[in-house]
Formats: sequence, structure tokens, C-alpha cells
Amino acid sequence: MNLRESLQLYFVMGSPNCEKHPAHVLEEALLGGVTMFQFREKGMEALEGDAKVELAHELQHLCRKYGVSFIVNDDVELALYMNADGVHIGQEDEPIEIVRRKIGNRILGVSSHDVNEARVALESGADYLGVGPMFPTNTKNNCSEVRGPKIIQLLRTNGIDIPLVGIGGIHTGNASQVLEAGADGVAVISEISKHPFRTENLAQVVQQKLLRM
Ligand code: TZP
Ligand code: ICP
Ligand code: MG
Repeated sequence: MNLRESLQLYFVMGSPNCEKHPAHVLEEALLGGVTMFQFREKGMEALEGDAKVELAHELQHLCRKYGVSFIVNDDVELALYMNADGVHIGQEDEPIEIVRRKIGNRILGVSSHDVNEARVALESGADYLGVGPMFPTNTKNNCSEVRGPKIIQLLRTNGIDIPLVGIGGIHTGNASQVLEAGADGVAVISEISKHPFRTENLAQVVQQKLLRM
């Protein structure tokens, strides 16, 4: 699978997002057809120190078992220490060029909210973009304003053709709007972390939509 294909159904999660053990949630999600995983251990009651590293290893092991890339959110040092497949950073994190230098040819994802941020990200060495929030979401506090799928269309018409996913409030009922707008896939937290047994439905919606486009 190339990167664009790997982004089709991108599951982002950490222990605060789960109602059952994160390893159990992730394995159900992998069985349901998740194509990429991001470990995002953030927010209230997020694990730190050894407990964070231990959970990360457990989840990485599962990703390897299913042949799915394991990406670490924000924590570049953890990603290097674990030999993760990549890193995802936001606009408030370390500068993109510096992270690129640190991680070599591992996958680098960058959150972008408009055409300018997207251009800077791709010129600075991003491999893919996470664009959002697509729809209202309660999962991320201090989330920036809802952009809607039209921001993806705007990026595409402005020549931004690198792999990208929409994120924020995406579920089985609205995922196809994000793909129609030109995304290569959808990134989701709660739709899978709260209902991992329903992953297959979402995977089917995404695959059907992409096949017909
Ligand atoms: N970045 C933009 S929106 C968001 C992140 C991490 C949260 C997405 O969570 P959910 O539950 O899929 O809306
Ligand atoms: N996009 C993706 C893919 N992951 C994130 N953590 C984010 C935006 C904020
Ligand atoms: Mg960040």
C-alpha cells in the first residue's frame, strides 16, 4: 500500500478516548479495516512516562501484526525511540523542517487549516496533511473553527495535491462528503474509539465511495 491508500481509514487514538482497554479497541479496529493508526496520548488523564511508552509499544505491536503503519502524535523523541513509522505534528509543535531532519524518511503528517498552512507544510517536507475540523467535534478541546469539506476542495483547486485526510466529527453518515471534496481518506477518533465493533461499516462506506470516484 502506498501512503495515499494507507490514509483511507486513519484511526487516531489514545487511552483517554477509549471506554475499554486501548489495545482491545485497536485490535477490533484493525480487524474492521483500519489502514493507518496514530497514537495520540493527550488530554485529561493521558498517560505519561513509562506507562505511556508501555502502551505505545503494545499498540505498535498490534499494528505490526496487521501490517498497518504506526504514527506517533507530537512526541518526536518517542517516535524515534520506538522506531515508529512516522510522526504527526500540529502548527504549535516543533517546526516542520526540524522534525523532518530528526525523523529522516519516516512518514511526516502535519495539521493544516488553510491554503497557506498547507503550502508551507508541503514545502517544508510534509508527506501528508490532516485537515480540519470538518464537522463539529467534542473530542479535541480548543479546536479551531469548523472548516467543512469545502476547505479540502479549496486546497485541491489551489494545486495542493499531496495526500491528505479530513478530520473532526467524521462518522459513517458524513465520511463520503469528505472524500467527495477530494480527500484521500478520513481520520477519526471517537467514531471508532467509542464503537470499535462498528469499524467495518465505516470501512465499507469509505471503500465503496473511493471505488465509485
Ligand atoms: N484534530 C482536529 S479535530 C480532532 C483533532 C485531533 C479531533 C477528532 O476527533 P473526532 O472524535 O473524530 O471528532
Ligand atoms: N490530522 C490528523 C491526521 N491527526 C491529528 N492529530 C490532527 C489532524 C490534529
Ligand atoms: Mg500537536
